[in-house]
Amino acid sequence: MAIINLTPDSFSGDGLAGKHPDEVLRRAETAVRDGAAILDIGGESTRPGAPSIGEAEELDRILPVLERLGPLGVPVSVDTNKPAVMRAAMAAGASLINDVNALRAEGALEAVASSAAAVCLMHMQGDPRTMQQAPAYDDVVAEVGAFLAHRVAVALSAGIERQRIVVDPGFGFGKSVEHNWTLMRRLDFLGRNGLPVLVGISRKSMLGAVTGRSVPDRMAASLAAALMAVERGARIVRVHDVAATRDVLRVWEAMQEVPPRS
Ligand code: HH2
Repeated sequence: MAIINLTPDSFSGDGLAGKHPDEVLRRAETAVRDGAAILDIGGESTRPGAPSIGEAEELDRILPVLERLGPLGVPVSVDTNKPAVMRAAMAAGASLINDVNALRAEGALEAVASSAAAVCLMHMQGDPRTMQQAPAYDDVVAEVGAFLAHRVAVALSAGIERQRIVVDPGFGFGKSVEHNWTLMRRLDFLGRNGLPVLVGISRKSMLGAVTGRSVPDRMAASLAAALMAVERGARIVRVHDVAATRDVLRVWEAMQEVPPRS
C-alpha cells in the first residue's frame, strides 16, 4: 500500500498539498509501476499534535486526485475518519476506507455499511492532538487485541461483512516506543482472528528510536520492519518507499515453501 499524502504537514515531509493533481497522478503512477497494489490517499495529517481540518478542506484536497486515479487499475483507499468524506470518496471511486479512528465517529459505521467498500479498523489511544502525551496500558497486546475485536464485532453488527474488514494495531497512535515494539513482536497475536492485518511503520519514530536516524534516513529500518511484520503475518504494509519494499517482499516470497507464481 503506497502512501500518497495530500497534506502540507505530514510527519515524513512527503505531503503533496498544493501540487497540481496531474503531478500527484504521476506520483501514483510511479507507485503502481513500482509494485503498489493499493494507493492510500489522505488529506489530513494524523501525526502527533496535528490539528484537525474541516470536511470541505479535506475533500478539496482529495477529490481532484481521486477522480484521476481510476484508470490506474488498482484499488484506491482513502485515509479519513469523517463520514461525509468517506461517502464522497466512495462515490468518487474509493474502494477502501482507512479509518485511524476505527469508525467511531457518528455516522461512520453507516457510511461504510451502506457501501460495498472495504474498511481498515485501526487502534488508537486518545486522538492525534494528545495521543503521545502519556500513552498507558496494563497489557498493550491484550488491550489492542480486545479493542480491535470489539470494533470488528460492532462493524459486523452494523452490516459490514467480515470479508470487507482489515485490522491495524496503529503503530505510533497513542503508544510509546516500547508499546510499539511489544506489538511488533506479538503481531501474530492480532492475526489470530483470521482477518488481514495492515501495518503502517514506514519511517515512524519507533525506527528513529532504535537507529538514531531522522525521518528521511529511515528507509533501511522501514524495510527491515516491513519484512519482520510480513514474517509475523501482516498482509498489507503501508509504505513510503514502494520499489524497495516490493524488492524486499519479492525476496521473502521466494523464500516461502510454495513461491507464488510470478
Ligand atoms: N499511519 C499514518 C496515517 N494513516 N493508517 C493506518 N491504517 N495505519 C497507520 O499506521 C497509519 C495510517 C501516519 O503516517 P503518514 O500518513 O505517513 O503521516 P501523516 O499522518 O502525518 O500524514
